[in-house]
Amino acid sequence: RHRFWETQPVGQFKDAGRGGLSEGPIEPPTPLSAVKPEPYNLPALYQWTTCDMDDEQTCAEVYNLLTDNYVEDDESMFRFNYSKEFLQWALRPPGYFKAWHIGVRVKATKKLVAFITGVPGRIRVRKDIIRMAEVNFLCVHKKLRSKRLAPVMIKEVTRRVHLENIWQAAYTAGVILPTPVTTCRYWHRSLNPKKLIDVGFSRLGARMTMSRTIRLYKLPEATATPGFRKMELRDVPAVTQLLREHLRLFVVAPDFDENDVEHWLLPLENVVDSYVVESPETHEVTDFCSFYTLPSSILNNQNYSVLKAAYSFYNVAAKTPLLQLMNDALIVVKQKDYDVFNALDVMHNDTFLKELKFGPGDGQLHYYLYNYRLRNALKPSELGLVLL
Ligand code: NHW
Ligand code: EN5
Repeated sequence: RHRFWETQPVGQFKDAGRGGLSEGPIEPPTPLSAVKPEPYNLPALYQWTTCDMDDEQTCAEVYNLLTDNYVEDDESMFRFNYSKEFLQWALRPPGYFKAWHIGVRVKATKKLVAFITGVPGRIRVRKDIIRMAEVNFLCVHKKLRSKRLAPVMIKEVTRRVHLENIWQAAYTAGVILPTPVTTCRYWHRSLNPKKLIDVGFSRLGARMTMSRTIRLYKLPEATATPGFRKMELRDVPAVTQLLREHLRLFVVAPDFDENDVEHWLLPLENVVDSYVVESPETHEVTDFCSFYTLPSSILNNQNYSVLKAAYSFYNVAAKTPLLQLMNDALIVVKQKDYDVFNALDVMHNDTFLKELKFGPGDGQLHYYLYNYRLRNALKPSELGLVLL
């Protein structure tokens, strides 16, 4: 069934429900001297390239490859359109390795035709904090599909990760592979229902008119929580503390320090936004919420070319009710003119999704670990990790 994945240290479907298998690494690390020192072989027409994401031209080539060839929904109506600024942010977190930003070029023309990346992160599984690679942006040009290029790229990123003495990875995909840690659903909160319906992202409900639909999704002009404001650099210690405390609640979650929080949560225009609640009395930061910006290209529509979407990232409601905090998030996202706010049913998100008029999407997101076995699949609410 899975000629490649059957050869890899991942939970195999055939081992499901058999018990006996314990939790933890599937294979032990090998000495670094035993890691293959030279790259895997590509088909003769292609060559490896390390993509320097600081370089404007390289970054533009990556952006163009992904814009035309990355993830689409099941009916090919929309395609993710990560911005260049987003890619630079996603690929240059603290301690990143340029060698993990891997491209494939056509030898003859130097055209970039495939890409895969890893970034380092510390991820806790139950009590163990494990250095992992977060693998993302695997993409093969549409004209080069089904030639078994992806397995070579996955082996090559694995090799380069091993060279840094890292032996585990985390990744997500819309497709089922051996074997998901958990399977999450995307939920969508309409902010601009007329446009969403016009472009086929959503449909007019039964017995609903356009004007009733617009009224249904209307939000207040201003946020409700006193002290709700944009996160600033000075908030990093307090946000780190809140987030670390919160992420303890989940079975799998990142282990963020202040450097990570500064990188991943400090607002960056049109990439990531975070808001804190600063108590008007004590000036303590009591809560925060965040979202990232990931537009989608709208394929084949006369009137619109881009869907502006915000994705729920990390939220901590320690004092403010989560429902109220997330409603304020919806209000600021609407003020910024986004069309839709998306969220997965991870962490405690299922406590606000229905109440705040999110509806279930047609897409799923499966989470995976490489070279780490869990005895049982998790519930989405046991997962404290959001990958981009
Ligand atoms: S998920 C997004 C992936 N990208 C897209 O969907 C973009 C559009 N599609 C494409 O570009 C987020 C191609 O269809 C791709 C496959 C490139 C997806 N993950 O070359 P072949 C991520 O980026 C397996 C893993 O002929 P293709 C996460 C497939 O099951 N494997 O196919 C990435 C089959 O193996 P099998 C995937 O269509 C995580 C083989 O690839 C996959 O031309 C990567 C077929 O290859 C996917 N999304 O290219 C793993 N899609 O065993 C990281 C297909 O079934 C692991 N396949 O025969 C950790 C590494 C680090 C370890 C460190 C210790
Ligand atoms: C790893 N970083 O399928 C990424 N999106 O639901 C790789 N559907 O937008 C993994 N098909 O349901 C990617 N509208 C996996 C996701 C790939 C993209 C994807 C889904 C997620 C999506 C939309 C549009 C569907 C268009 C036709 C959808 C319904 C919204 C509606 C709003 C009103 C209330 C009910 C729901």
